[in-house]
Amino acid sequence: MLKFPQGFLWGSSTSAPQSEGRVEGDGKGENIWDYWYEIEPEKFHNEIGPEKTSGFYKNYKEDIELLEQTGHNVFRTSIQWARLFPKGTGDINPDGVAFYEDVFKRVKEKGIELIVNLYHFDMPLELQKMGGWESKETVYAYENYARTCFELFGEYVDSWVTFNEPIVHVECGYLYQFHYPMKVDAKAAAQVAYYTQLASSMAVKACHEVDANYRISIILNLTPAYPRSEHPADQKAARVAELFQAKSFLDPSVKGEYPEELVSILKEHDLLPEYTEEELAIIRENTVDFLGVNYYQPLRVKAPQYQWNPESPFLPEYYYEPHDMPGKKMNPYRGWEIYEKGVYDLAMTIKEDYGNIEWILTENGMGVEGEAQYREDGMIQDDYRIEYIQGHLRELHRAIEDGANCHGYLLWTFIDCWSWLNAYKNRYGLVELDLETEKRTIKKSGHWFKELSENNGF
Ligand code: BGP
Repeated sequence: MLKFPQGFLWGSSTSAPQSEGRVEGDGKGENIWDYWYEIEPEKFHNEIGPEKTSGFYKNYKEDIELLEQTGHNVFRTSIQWARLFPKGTGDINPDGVAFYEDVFKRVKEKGIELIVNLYHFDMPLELQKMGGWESKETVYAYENYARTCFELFGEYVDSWVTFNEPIVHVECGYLYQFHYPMKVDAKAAAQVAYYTQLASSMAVKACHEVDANYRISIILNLTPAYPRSEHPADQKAARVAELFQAKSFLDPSVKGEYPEELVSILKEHDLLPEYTEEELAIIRENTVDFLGVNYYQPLRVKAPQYQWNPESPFLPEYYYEPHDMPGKKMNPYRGWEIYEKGVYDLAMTIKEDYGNIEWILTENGMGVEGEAQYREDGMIQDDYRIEYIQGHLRELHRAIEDGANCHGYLLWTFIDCWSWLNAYKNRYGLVELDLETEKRTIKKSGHWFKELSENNGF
């Protein structure tokens, strides 16, 4: 049996915009997803929008019982900014406060450790209209929102998180058009990335001002970048891919400074954001207490074929291109590579290059389309998911034996939930959701996960 260190955290992650749903009169303001669905519903898989999700807002009391039945000793969720502050700033929604307070209290009453994230791609619409993360006003609004959360809910929350995968809203919103506002504008992307980092560092500061003992982190999707070959051009492609994808937030969040090589690339293309020395000091002085790491798949890259044409929008692809490595193992449903050793490799990078900072694996999981076909005896028999988890845990265990400072494994996700443009295309949960009736049924993996947690290994 592979045993994990005593006190290891076992649980799952979800996010508020993907699980709560909207209820008439709940006082929640609109965020960019609500708005985008209103204006372009056809963009969303099967035209299912964010008001549906898994109905956690109504069903949370039963859902918290399910946490126990699936062996959770830790649970990660988020607060919807627009549920607390319908316009992003100004008046607070008392129903939102009461809701989160009750959720957090109940999770704690179960003896489950609680990790709460403040931002999971869910910009309040009113703030987006004023420029979103391109505007410094949003940074101040976020700091106020974060501070309010620490003050209101700090007594229940074991660990706070400033942002989930911030590089995603930068790239998807400002380069690749998978998130609203769907811009293709590298200068704006750089500003958004910088203001997001500044907001994160200001939240770390506010958190410690509210209570010096509160713990706070940022969650980053760390995808090790593997070059196609030993050729220096491919090697460089991999290094630059890591600069953009990982180090752009990892370095300022953990070390308090940006990598010089990244700064010089941005300078070369006239992409440096507006900044002040005071802001850089805030980033320098307010690094995170620990790290959350999401890992699904690695990056395989090669030297690019194209030269940057100053007439067209700058894209990081002018430095690296995806490499379709022959023979790689795929998740046939989601189209993502499965490479378990990536966990070991990223663990060693954190150990060697980031002072072996404490971390938790905050997302890893297998999205499956058409999962209902695997239902037998009234339950989804998701042996593939169990195998997927075991494969990654073997590598995590090996990394811990080699000194990785990792304290927990959180699966994506708890109950099947809504996922942005993919809506319900891929199911990830330990618990199945019937979209029509909202009935919840624990999958085989949910029962197995309970044993995993009770045995602290498998
Ligand atoms: C992560 C996000 C989650 C979730 C997950 C699965 O990057 O933090 O919010 O969506 O990916 O992604 P998908 O549902 O698109 O397969």
